[in-house]
Amino acid sequence: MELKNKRVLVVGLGKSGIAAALFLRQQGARVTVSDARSATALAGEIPALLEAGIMVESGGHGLLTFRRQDLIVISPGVPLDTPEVKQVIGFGVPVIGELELASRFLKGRILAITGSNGKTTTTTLVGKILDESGVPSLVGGNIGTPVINLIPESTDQTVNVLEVSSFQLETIQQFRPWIAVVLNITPDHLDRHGSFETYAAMKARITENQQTGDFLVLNAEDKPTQMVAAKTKAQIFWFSPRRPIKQGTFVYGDAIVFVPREGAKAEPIMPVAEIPLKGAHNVENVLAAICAARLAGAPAEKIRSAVANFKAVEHRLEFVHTVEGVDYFNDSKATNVDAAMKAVAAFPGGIHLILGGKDKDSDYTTLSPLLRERVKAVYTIGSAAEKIERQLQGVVKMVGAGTIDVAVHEAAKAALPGDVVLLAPACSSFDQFENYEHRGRTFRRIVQELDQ
Ligand code: UMA
Repeated sequence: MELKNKRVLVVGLGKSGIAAALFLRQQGARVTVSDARSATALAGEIPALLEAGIMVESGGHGLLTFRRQDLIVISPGVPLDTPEVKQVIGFGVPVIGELELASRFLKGRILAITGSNGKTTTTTLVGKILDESGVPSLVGGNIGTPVINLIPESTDQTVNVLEVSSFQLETIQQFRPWIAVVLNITPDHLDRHGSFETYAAMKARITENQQTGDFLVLNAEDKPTQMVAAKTKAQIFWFSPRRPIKQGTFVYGDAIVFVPREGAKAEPIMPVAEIPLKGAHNVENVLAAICAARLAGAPAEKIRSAVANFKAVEHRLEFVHTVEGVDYFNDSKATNVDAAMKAVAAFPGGIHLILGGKDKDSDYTTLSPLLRERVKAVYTIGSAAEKIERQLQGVVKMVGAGTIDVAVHEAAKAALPGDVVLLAPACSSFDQFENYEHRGRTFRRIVQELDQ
């Protein structure tokens, strides 16, 4: 991709946009960035960009800024139906995302992981297994490090382990993973994608450019994920916690095994009991990670030790503290209904559940059976509180807490020794917090203060 003297507009000045703008400039492009936030809000970012010779438009996207560009690089958080973007697409100007741009320059091979839930845990685990196995690897993407930032360190030998989101896959063109993983596809981001079908189609794009020598790892127990199989040229490997499969990873008796090809003998990898993470969903994540890492060359004994020593990733069903016999868990990354359900399912009962935040056109009624079975009370927070209370009325005791602070204190008052207080909000965080990490850290701080 020749960028020298090309006019490139970067839309959105978050992590992806900043990384893209600086990289494009280094490549000799004439770069402008445009962000909806005001110059005051962007005061921390603007000087370094101007210093690098990048033009900055703040306080909104001007139609004229989008004109006469050779390429538009759009941030994952900017919808493609933003009017200015829609218009330039109509003019035939290429619009790509940071993932596509980065993948054109990244050296080595790509192992990409998508799914509605479990992406970060699986991506982190694959990175740890490859490290333990001596396979040179880098980890980035939706997990928080823009893929562009991996370029300088990548070599021809590198396996680039990338967490990729539906937002990022929406703007790919040639992005072609050597190994692609789809963990599961359950409703999420419907406010952005409009329908579940469109959202699932975005996830399936992970395999769009794969060829016969590539690998696609799919969840054999998840219907929408199974459908991706019909869209690939790659060799398919399945994973299943429930039944033997012909090629891939599965649980056989008490052990995880890997079958490298149809008809081959199953290789024992490790006992299921050695998985240190809570919840049935984490068994699926581990099966997927093992399959992908095995395909990337990790040997069984290294996989076993890396998995056994793996610690829950921050904000993913992370144990925070025990106060007066009550365990507190932070699953702030449970930003959709399915993730919250998986978190609740990880405990047998006695749960005080904190739900709410910014709604994503979600249907909370699907939580009802699990709430009836395992949850003592729900504490609602944020702008989705009223909708949640309406949809779950009569299902379980409901406490309108408003804020996370009140929710933790109310739950602490009501909880008995042996109970669990769980933050698994089923919503995004942007109504009351900067992001889900901020929400998780706030929860942790409040819990630690309970003990003082
Ligand atoms: N903006 C505009 N115009 C718009 C919308 C946004 O200018 O119409 C601007 C905002 O003012 C802001 C910037 O765009 O300045 C934010 O861009 P962004 O939302 O794309 O965020 P980044 O900081 O670039 O972070 C992105 C991912 N964010 C999203 O997909 C929303 C991060 O994933 C990712 O870690 C990072 O790139 C590095 O790859 C976060 C996320 O929430 C964790 N992802 C979603 C999820 O996991 O559910 C998909």
